[in-house]
Amino acid sequence: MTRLIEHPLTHHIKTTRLTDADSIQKRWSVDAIEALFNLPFPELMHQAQQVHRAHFDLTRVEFATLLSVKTGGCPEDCNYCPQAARFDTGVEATKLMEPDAVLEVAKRAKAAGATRFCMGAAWRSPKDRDIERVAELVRIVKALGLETCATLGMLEDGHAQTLQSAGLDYYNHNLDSAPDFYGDIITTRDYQDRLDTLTRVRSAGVKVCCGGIVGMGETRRQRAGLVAELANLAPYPESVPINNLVKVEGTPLATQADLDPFEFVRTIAVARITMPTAKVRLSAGRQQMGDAVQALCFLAGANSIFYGDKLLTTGNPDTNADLELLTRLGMHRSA
Ligand code: SAM
Ligand code: DTB
Ligand code: SF4
Repeated sequence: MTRLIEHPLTHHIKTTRLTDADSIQKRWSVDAIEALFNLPFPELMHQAQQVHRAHFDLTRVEFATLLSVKTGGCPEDCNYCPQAARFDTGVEATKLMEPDAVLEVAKRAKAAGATRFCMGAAWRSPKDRDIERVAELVRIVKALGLETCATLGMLEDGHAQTLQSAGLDYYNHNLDSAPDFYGDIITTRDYQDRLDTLTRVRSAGVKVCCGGIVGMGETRRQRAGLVAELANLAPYPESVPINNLVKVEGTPLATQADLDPFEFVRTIAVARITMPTAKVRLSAGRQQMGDAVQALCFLAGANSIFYGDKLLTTGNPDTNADLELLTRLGMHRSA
């Protein structure tokens, strides 16, 4: 059972999670999280594996398939994003997909082994009419027996409730970066707007999928700052996507220097330690990563991936490569 209680130490949300074991969700300082990042790599990995083992089967990985149901033409200025209309990235804007077309893709995803289906739309904030239409998509995907997730931008009052009634299990809305780096990346919506959408999602009884992107030029302390924001959400998200920046030509971050892959693995480990029961998703950037780094991410506590040869507009490893990698590691997809 999960129950919410007043927690005197939280600032923006004053609740925390009590589990059956009566463990109160810990509040993390940025210093404490930075100290985890600073541990010797073997020590950090050991701690992450202990936490992972205590809550999950280490051999299981969730497969979530993504579909961009409405691509491009977005008015926002997220510096990493190929779908922002203001950047010349070659992504063509499309209208919202029709239910039949979405159903076909969802059926194929299920047949290929996905258990979760996430629909993304490049909106700043959907209109009431958009929500009604996505609710219909949620209904048909849910009817296939897949878990449903949507990422549609900022939600207004009532939107999350409509989606919940249609059968939405998760809403993805990322904090993206630390509060003190965020303004370098996005100016068209602020951090509080994101927190407000997350509150609406939570209040409607939809599970929260919330993470961020690393490799955008932030410092290690700022990576710790992002994880602190996520881990101190009360309760922390059920699902935490950690994206490695995919550098897309035409975006301002196209020429950003690569993040050290071990730093990416450390971010996964720190997310695992600070959010013990969350699904930690090894998200964008896998195609550029190589098998060995992906394996390290699983050892660090990642237990979910995007499965399918496309993310929203960019590439992802093909499904055979993923199945083969898990086989080589003696791992399996979650049922
Ligand atoms: N428009 C909605 C929004 O921003 O909330 C939903 C879709 S948006 C593309 C979902 C998330 O994808 C972003 O919050 C960001 O974390 C991630 N993302 C977008 N472009 C990326 C890139 N080039 N590399 C890594 N992650 C990216
Ligand atoms: C998330 O955190 N990562 C996914 C999903 N949520 C929607 C999106 C990654 C997008 C990568 C760039 C692209 O393919 O356009
Ligand atoms: Fe638009 Fe979302 Fe891309 Fe930002 S991340 S430009 S809001 S599609």
